[in-house]
Amino acid sequence: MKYAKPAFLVLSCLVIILAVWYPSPAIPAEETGSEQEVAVVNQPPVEPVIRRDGQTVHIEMTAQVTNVEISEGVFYNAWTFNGTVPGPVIRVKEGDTLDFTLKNMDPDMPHSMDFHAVHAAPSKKFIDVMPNEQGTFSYPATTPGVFMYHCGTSPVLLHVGNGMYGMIIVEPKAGYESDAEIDREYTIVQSEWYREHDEEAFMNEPPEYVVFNGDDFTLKEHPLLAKVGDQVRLYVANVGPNEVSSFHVVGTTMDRVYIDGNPKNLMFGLQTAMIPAGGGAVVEFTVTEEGDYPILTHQLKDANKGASAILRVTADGKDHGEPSTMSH
Ligand SMILES: [Cu+2]
Repeated sequence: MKYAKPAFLVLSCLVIILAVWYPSPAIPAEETGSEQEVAVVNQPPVEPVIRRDGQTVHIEMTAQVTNVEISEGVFYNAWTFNGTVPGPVIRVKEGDTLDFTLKNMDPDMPHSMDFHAVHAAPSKKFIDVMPNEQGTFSYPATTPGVFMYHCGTSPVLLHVGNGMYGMIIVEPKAGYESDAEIDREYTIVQSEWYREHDEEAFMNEPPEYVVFNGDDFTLKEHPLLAKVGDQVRLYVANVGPNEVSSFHVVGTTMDRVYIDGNPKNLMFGLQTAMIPAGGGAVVEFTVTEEGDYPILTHQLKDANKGASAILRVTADGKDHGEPSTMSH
């Protein structure tokens, strides 16, 4: 016993020294247990920080990897802004300056931010932020409207196909001429899901899902709501990456459509608004009777793949849980 302790200490030191000198060899993936093979990064959503200081809006967002539910029980290990797909809706005013910080929490991949709403040299201000680093960029938002934002890191198709996009609304300084008429408003982002992380599928195959606000079920199970007689405004962005949106509301015509949300781009009486990939619109319409009104892309294959929502119109504007009786 007398000698046990020093001997143990010497042995321990030797083990520590050897461990430092000879790090464990990397184990090839195929030799590791299944536990390690399926270990994927799944970072919980993070609230964006948005703080106004006069006409400067400080925005902090994250790039991160998060599992999102794209269809009931179907999860996608997505590349995201702030852990949701689409990322958070950002709302600023025409004439604001964005002071934008991207924190890249993805341990493996550079990411970046391309706001369609701003004037900036992409080679200086839409540049990559490396894993576990952050970057801050400043640019003015001088054009009113509803815009897409997305990761601009090459290959962009891979980053957008994996979920890195969202909507930024730049409110017009003088508002929209219809502001006083509008009773309620919602945001809809149309996008596509392909085979997970498969750039070949993004390139050459049809999407498996085309969705509103990231999945094919939420806006059917939890309809948007309106009251009989309401004028409803939808801020719509189609982020693609590959499909156009033939945006349509069943059971009404569009009183007004502002293409890309610019108050000067006003059209009247449309049945369907064409929204290209990377485009947007402010769509306004009146609902005159109680019932369920499908909202969809009239590219009907895409509606069948998920890109539809229900607007439930009731006497008091509240949901009383009646199931949809429409077959659309
Ligand atoms: Cu990215």
